[in-house]
Amino acid sequence: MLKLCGFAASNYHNKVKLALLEKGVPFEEVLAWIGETDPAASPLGKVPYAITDEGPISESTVILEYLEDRYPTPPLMPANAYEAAKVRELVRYIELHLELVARNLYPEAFFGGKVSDGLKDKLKPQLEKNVAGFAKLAKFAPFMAGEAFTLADCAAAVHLPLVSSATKIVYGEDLLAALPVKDYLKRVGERPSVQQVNADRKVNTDVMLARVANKAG
Ligand SMILES: N[C@@H](CCC(=O)N[C@@H](CS)C(=O)NCC(=O)O)C(=O)O
Repeated sequence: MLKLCGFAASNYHNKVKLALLEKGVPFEEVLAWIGETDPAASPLGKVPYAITDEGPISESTVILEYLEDRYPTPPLMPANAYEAAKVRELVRYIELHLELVARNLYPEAFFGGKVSDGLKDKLKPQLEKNVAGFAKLAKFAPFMAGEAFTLADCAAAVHLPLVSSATKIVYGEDLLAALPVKDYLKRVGERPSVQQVNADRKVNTDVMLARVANKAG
C-alpha cells in the first residue's frame, strides 16, 4: 500500500493527503517529523514524501502528478491539455508565488519568533503583486479552475488559509481579503476529504507545537 510520510500539520503533506482522499486511493499515513525523515526517500529532509511499490518520491506536487498518472479515476485534472496546463499554472502560483513568499512570515506568525522589519517591508509589495497576479487566474467558480475540483483545489484548500492568517497576523491585514477566499474555503470545507484533513491537522498541530515548546524549553 502507498505510504504518505510526513505530519498532518504540514500543508504540503495535506495537499497530497487531500488528493489521496478525493481519489479514494488506499494509503498508510506514516508519521515523519522534520529531522526524522528517510534521506534516501527525501534527500532534502522535507516532508511529505511517498513510498510507492516502485520506490520513493519527494516533492508534494510531483507526488500529486504521480497520483494523477497512476490513479486516473476519478480525475483531478482536466483531460484537455490546455485546461490541464491552467490547473498546473494555478498550483504553481499558489505554491511558488503565494505560499513560498508568505512562508517567510511564519516564524513570527505561528512560532513565536520575530521577522525583521526590513524583511517584512520587502515581502509585502511582493505578496501584493503576487496576489494580484493570482487573482487574474483563480476562478472560484465554484472551484479554483472552474466547475471541477482539481489539483489546484488540493493546493488552494491548504495553502490559502495560511497565507491569509500569516499576513493578517504580521501586517494586520489579510492580503487575500479582496478575493472570495473565505466563501471558497467554506465551500470546499464541506467536502469530507477537507474535513478529515482539517480535523487531523488540528490534532497534529497541538502535538507539533508541544514538541517545539519542549525543544525550546
Ligand atoms: N517543495 C516542497 C516543500 C515541502 C516543505 O517545505 N515541507 C516543510 C514542512 S511543511 C518541511 O519539510 N520543512 C523542513 C525543511 O525545509 O527542511 C514540497 O512541495 O514538498
